[in-house]
Amino acid sequence: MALFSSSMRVWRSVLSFIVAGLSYGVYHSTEASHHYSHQNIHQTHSLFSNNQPYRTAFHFQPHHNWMNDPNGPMRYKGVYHMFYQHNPKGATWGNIAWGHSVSRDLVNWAPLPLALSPAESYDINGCWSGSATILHGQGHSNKPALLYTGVGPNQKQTQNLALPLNLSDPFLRDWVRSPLNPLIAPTSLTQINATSFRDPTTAWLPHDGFWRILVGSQRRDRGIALLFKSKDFVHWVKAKHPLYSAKHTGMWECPDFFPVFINSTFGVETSTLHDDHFRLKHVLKLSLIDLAQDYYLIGSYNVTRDSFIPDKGFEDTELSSILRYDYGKFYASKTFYDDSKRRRILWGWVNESSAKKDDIQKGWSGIQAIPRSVWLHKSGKQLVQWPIKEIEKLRSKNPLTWRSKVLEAGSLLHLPGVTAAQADVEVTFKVNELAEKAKELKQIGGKRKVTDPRSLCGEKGGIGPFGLLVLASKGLQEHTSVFFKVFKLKIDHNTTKLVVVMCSDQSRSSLNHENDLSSYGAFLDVDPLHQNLSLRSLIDHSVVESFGGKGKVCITARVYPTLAINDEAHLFVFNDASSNLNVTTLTAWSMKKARVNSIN
Ligand code: DQQ
Repeated sequence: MALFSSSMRVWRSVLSFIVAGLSYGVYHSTEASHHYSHQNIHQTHSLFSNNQPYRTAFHFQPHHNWMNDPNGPMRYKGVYHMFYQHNPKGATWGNIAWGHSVSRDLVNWAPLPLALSPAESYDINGCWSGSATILHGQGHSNKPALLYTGVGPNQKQTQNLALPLNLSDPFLRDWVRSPLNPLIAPTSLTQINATSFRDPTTAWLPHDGFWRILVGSQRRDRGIALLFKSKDFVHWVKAKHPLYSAKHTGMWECPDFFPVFINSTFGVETSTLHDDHFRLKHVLKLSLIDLAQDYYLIGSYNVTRDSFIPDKGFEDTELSSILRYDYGKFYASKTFYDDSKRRRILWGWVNESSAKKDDIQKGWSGIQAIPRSVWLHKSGKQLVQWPIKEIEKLRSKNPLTWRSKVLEAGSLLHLPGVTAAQADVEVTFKVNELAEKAKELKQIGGKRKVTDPRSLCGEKGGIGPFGLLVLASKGLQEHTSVFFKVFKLKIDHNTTKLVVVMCSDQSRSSLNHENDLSSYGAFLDVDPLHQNLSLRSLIDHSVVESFGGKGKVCITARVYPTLAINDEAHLFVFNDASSNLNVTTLTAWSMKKARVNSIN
């Protein structure tokens, strides 16, 4: 702690800054753009010979150049495949092709040649997002098929099929387009907007023998998940009604639709509609282009009517109450079913928060979040996500471990012996009766209704903030703060309720203010009186992925410290509640580097 005695002096001002920064809502819009206009070609900056403080050590990213959406994830002949939207010619969006990598453990990845790149008139302006389906039934035995959006002249979007050239190659190196492409094209008859028609889902096959897929679309400001059916996977017919649509949500990109078990953490194969042991619900995920945010609905799928009825839909509530996989930077996500471990795995694109010129300078842009197992919480009200178990093999053998330690009010404790720029930290706080002291925020009869949790991150009073200070410089000029706060909300004249917010504050993450320093926050559905508050953060140079309440809330942030890089980065746990708190457990691991798409 000696090293940080001067840090303690600045600690108070740091905390007041956390609060000030959040309450003024430092929500910038700088981020790597992926708007569909120009074809970017840049000379890639000489990589890895120079300074690369923001290169990640265990997140998926291509060797160089641009990446956005995850495409067609699957497991075939014991090999995991990851395709991704890629600009092979530059570090910004353009020339979109399908990059391809393979792995046996979802942690270490080997790069392969592009799986698809613009070649035919219908995809000459880009091979955009799509999904993999492992064809089964009807004479197929485990044959992978890729459906993707081709962008042709005038940005016309069509849905296309590609199949492996050689099914005995577990790496599926070569893909052949169907001679019948485009399989689904917008026509005046179908009333589909030709420039808003993209991102086919993984197909599912109910007992009636008709494959189904969804394609994202929009009509005026109504987001639409169009439904198509096919007997042979080649001839597709639009269903009379979309599976689901909602006003005022804009274009829906990258829909995803899958079943989940009620009361089990196992994943469910995408075509399964009934199970002898567990009942099922369905999840529909939509990527809202206007917000660059992924929202999901839990509901019931009726296969005879081909309808999806969400338990709580966009029409029933305001957008801020619709569930999100991640309340930070996370978009265009996609799941797949991993039959080897009976789990459903979620991939999501984490964009840069830096200026375009910096992306060009560093020669790359875009990472994927650590793949997460996803299942329905036992309450049935939300999903739970947790980093895949395999990532734990990168943890060092000798973590820093605390058991039951008092964290005094106003304290900031350094966590020594951990490579703070490349770490995995799990901490659990016991709040209990302290929560009763939380400030009461009046909702009813008061001046406002608290709907945006981000506004509470910066609110004075309440219990907290307490949490982790990550990627912090020695003098704390730079740090990213991931924390909880507990408030008492007056619901009506007789009822008060304790609410927990989880926040990730990037306002002081970098001295370079050209970066997007937006802060994020979300309500965490945990009862602080009876349950401990747990937080896990995966820290990897320029990304902080945090999981609150054992995966009930996830927040991912991109940060670009100028001082707190590599060995100059530090890690702290802090408590700015007015009373002492108990840390019941804390474990902090240094993380090893994974082999991700290295080419030597
Ligand atoms: N990215 C792709 C589109 C998709 C968008 C283009 C989502 O297919 O709608 O690169 O980020």
